[in-house]
Amino acid sequence: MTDLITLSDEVAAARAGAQPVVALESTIITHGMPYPRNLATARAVEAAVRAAGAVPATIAVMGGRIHVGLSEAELSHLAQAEDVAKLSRADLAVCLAQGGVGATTVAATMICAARAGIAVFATGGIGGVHKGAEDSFDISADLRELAETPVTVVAAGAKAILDLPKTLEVLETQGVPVIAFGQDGFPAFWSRESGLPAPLRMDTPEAIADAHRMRAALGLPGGQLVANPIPADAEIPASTLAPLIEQAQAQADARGITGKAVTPFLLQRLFELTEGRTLEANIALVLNNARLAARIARALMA
Ligand code: PSU
Ligand code: MN
Repeated sequence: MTDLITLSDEVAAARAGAQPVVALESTIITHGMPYPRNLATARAVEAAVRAAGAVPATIAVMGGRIHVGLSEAELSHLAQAEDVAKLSRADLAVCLAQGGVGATTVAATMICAARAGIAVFATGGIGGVHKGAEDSFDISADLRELAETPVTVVAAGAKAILDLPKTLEVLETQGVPVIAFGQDGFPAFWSRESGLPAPLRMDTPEAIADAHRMRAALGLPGGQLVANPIPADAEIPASTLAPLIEQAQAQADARGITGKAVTPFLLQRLFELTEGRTLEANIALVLNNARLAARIARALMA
């Protein structure tokens, strides 16, 4: 496996010196945000990880290899490339075998991070059970990856475009610890509260690191979902978004959008319907998650 992975010099040095590393995904860059804000955000997230005392490792597939830690040129290329594949667990090996270019989702980033010995990963929001899943069966592979692969994922909850009660139920069934950071409620991506209680709560990075270690000590597979609420000054009230999410979902249904295209379509429609407010909130929450992930990565090294 290690000969499939290319570590950047910075990540290789950090791994060799037992310095804390935070994995970052690339689908948020290629499919989650428009250019050029995606590139500026990817750079700012890496800077936030560094400022918090850890080394960032943005992950993507290029030239038949998993790149853990991207150069400035690679990041810039990825942010503007048009035909980048969105890779989840199902697509990762095929893309590698064919030598293609692919951006890793939460699921695929977890797989690559674990293989590279990285225990902590920051993103915006995980995928989950889509509204209407009782008919579409659209349930993100991110959920089962959390049950399988030992990486602690820091997200602002699950994206509010999803059916959050069903998402929490599936996570419970899969045995995934869902830990709200510093509050009792489960956050809803662009909003601090979903109205649903979080199954677990922790208030310090050290407590999250201890739980991560304990899971390994028990021999349990899988990771943890840390649900970190968006900063208060950046949030959009859930009541403002609810009708717009319904509208976007109705348009997705009417246009027959399915599969991998659903999440990017809904994020883009909400960006348009809110005149860009969801993008600003998304950027704020990713930065916030990067900072917390760096603190957890440091606590794991202590
Ligand atoms: N977080 C964001 N924006 C995104 C994503 C996460 O702030 O676009 C991506 C992640 O890569 C996640 C994916 O894995 O959305 C979910 O896609 P799907 O619903 O198709 O599993
Ligand atoms: Mn899906």
